[in-house]
Amino acid sequence: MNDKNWSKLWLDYDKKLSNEQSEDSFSVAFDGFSEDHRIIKSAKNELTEVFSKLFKGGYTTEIENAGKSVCIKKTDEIKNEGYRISADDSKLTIEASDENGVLYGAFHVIKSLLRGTGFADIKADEVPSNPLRMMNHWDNMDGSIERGYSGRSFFFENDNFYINDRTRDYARMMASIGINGIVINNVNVKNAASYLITERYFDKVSELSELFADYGIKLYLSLNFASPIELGGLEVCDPLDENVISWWDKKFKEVYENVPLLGGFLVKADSEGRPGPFTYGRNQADGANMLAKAIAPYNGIIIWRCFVYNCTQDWRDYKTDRARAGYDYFKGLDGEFLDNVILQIKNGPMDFQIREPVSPLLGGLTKTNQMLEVQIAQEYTGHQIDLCYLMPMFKEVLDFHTHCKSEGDTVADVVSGRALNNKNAGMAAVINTGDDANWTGNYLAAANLYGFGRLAYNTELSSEDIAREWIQLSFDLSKENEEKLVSMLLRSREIYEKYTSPLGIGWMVTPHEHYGPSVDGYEYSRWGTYHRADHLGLGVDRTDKGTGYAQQYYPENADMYNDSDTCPEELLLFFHHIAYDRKLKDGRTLIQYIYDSHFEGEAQAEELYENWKSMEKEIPSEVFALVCHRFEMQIANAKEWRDQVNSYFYRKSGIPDEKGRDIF
Ligand code: GCW
Repeated sequence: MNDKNWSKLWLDYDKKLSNEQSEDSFSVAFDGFSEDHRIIKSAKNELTEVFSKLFKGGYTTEIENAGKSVCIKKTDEIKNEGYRISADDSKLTIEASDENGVLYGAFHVIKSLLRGTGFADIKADEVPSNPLRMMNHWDNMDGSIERGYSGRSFFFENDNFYINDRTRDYARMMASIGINGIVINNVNVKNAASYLITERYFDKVSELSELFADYGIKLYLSLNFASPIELGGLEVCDPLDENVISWWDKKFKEVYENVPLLGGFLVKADSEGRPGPFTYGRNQADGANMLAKAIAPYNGIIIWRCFVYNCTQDWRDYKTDRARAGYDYFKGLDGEFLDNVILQIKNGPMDFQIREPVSPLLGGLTKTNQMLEVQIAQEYTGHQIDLCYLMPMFKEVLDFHTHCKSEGDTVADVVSGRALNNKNAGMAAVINTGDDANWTGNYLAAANLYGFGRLAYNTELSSEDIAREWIQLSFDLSKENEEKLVSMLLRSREIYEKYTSPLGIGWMVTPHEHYGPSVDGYEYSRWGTYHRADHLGLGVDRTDKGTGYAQQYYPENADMYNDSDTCPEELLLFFHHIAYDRKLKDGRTLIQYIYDSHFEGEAQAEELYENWKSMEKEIPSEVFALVCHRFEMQIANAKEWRDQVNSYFYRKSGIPDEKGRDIF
């Protein structure tokens, strides 16, 4: 097969269209949209580039005589950022009410053509599920990436910016999956000399915001809550202090004078060493609202993260529970945040584990704008070495019934703004990209990049359809291999879960690095472990008799989780301390389940590799080789997890494996 240009990922027009040309000429015409608009220009450029490869008759301004014409028409009845497409043999119409809708419609046409759909068969009627669809980079100004597994930053190096063709390709790719907001720097904002809200960076930030704007994307920045101290020389950053308030007023004025297109800021406060309002006895709403007031004149928004917890808690106390923190800190403030504040809530109450319950804050808040945060950077899910397609997990989160309303109560309803009737809402992902030529290190991890955007735009899509779309845009596979790869992706999360931490307990991972097993590994101190295993059993009692975390949900869910008989089994150890000899639903004991799932998970990781190897002929050689290498590492990792977890629990429980397998 032709070598694909992986730096273009799913937008490799050369590769995909080389065999499908016709003699037609083509035209692109506008009705109601200005051709001079920056986003319309981008849409036109993309269409023209693709059509000039497909239709050898070339571009013509004579619409009537064009073999293929595209008409882009303004129709107010379509919702913001939505589009409708209809076509016959010679004419295709994209309707939209705004420019982003046009651009998304254009990419829909292009992706359909790339996937082999005939011109006349392209049809669509789409409106985005979520108003905000964002990527969060954890890129540092020195070029490193916190939790980055694909090389270094493609935005920054040595405290300087890169803005080049790759940046433009990145923006094009993001637009092609419906992303409309990007935070370019890490939420851990350190080293005042490189804060992006200073004169030193205004030109570059502005240039990048302009480039993003060509693709309907707003640029956002992370900021350090203590900037008034670190940049302004003030003694405090107390959100109720007059000097602090006026410092931020001036700062945002200066920022917006220089970067008028800025969307706003993302803030991590009072978390893992970051400064915040707690230092001054203030609450999270005091902090967020102070910034929100200062940014309001510029229509900016403040995205305030709910990942607030005390990482030095003494976990030996059985009532202490990190999982409670988000709800404990924020529920009481429901309704107190200004309208240009959005609370960004991680999908689970802990931290992006392979299995967690949905955060009780999602829908638990009913008078506050909220956004779902997920992570496609595979911090706890295999570092883009192990295959772990995350859309099935995200779908579970979106489909979860919070019971905040009788109808429209799923997480998808809440974060889209439908349930609570608000516009400042949506989804964000901690992104998995870097400066590796293929963007995501492991070629197959691009499925998560593509998938997140698609899902944020349309939460109704299935994990399977998204996987198939991505595969068709990325590879040239026979139907049989396409199905094989779809199924590999769909199984991969469950496989990873099986050989790592069982039944929702999470963690047991090397502290700080978060790859590979360390059953007792505990991040922040010598105190305790997250799993609370003893010689009788394992798991955290989060019921009303334990930490009381289960009671943070609405009664329907609280009752379900509180009772170990009704608690979904995949979360059993998250909510309950269970004896090793307790029988699970299928009759196996807990300890036997742990042994079996670890053997099975490792064996299935080997199966994934076998499946991959069987597709060699249809995969470009460098892609094949790199992914083989990752699978080899994955298998080694799975073996290590299997052996460490099994032997740990064998030694704790003293109960041997019924099947007599080697447990080292
Ligand atoms: O999971 C933790 C990560 C930190 C990260 C933090 C967060 C950016 O280990 O690296 O910091 O989450 O979400 O703020």
